[in-house]
Amino acid sequence: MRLNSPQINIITRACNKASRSLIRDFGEIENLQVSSKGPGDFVTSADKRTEKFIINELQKAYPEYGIITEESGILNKDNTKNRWIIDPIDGTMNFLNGIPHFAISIGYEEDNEIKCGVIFDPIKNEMFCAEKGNGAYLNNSRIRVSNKKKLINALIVTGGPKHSSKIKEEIFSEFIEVSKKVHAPIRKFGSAALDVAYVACGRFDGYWQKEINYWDIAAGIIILKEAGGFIDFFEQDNKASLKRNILASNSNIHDELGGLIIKKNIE
Ligand code: LIP
Repeated sequence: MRLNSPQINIITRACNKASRSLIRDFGEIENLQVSSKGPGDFVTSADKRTEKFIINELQKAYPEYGIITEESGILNKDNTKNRWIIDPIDGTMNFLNGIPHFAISIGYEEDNEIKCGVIFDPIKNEMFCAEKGNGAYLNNSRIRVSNKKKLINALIVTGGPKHSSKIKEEIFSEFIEVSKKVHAPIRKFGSAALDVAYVACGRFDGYWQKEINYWDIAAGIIILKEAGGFIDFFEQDNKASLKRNILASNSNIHDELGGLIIKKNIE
């Protein structure tokens, strides 16, 4: 693999180390403490412990970098030039229910652009990673998006809406519109990070989701781009917002899929 920035090395190492206790926790879910962040939104002691461990590893190398995390919020707020974006467990609901489909996601952002990132599924031992200009990989193999040309033949994945969403009708009507245009039923796997990674390696052809959190998809941005895909944060007026509407695809079907999504602001 030809990814060699200090940041990608640090992230990769942090993911590998953090995954050991995560795998152990997954085998003993019944012992985990679970608390609720809101209706239908849970956090486990495994999320918190993994996040703490990752922050510690990253701070050993670059104590001054900013950090945006799912569980601890924003650290080193003033540094907006160099930032780590961390989701310790993307797919917490899967994790909590013993479904082996979740991932650690860490992206590195410089001057508001994601430069490298890793999405690591510790159960399947699949590490997706990429660095700007140097390609995207799944473990040691280079990955590329699919080359499906027509939406009708595409396998599409989506997520949401959350219980708290105020635009549920809109999200469900998009779901109906997209289902009318594809042969295969739309998938919902419950981990946005892995959804994007799967588009990057050609398992899915497209993914969209409204009101997604930045930490869920930050690493996926560079992985998808380096795999030849196209990513669009439509109707995103407020660039500083941590909520995004995302449309990610193999490029070929982008316009066709985008045409079915209701374009309205999320702010
Ligand atoms: C979850 C996602 C899931 C998405 C939810 C949520 P969490 O992340 O990855 O696919 O539909 O909106 O954000 O909370 O498990 O890290």
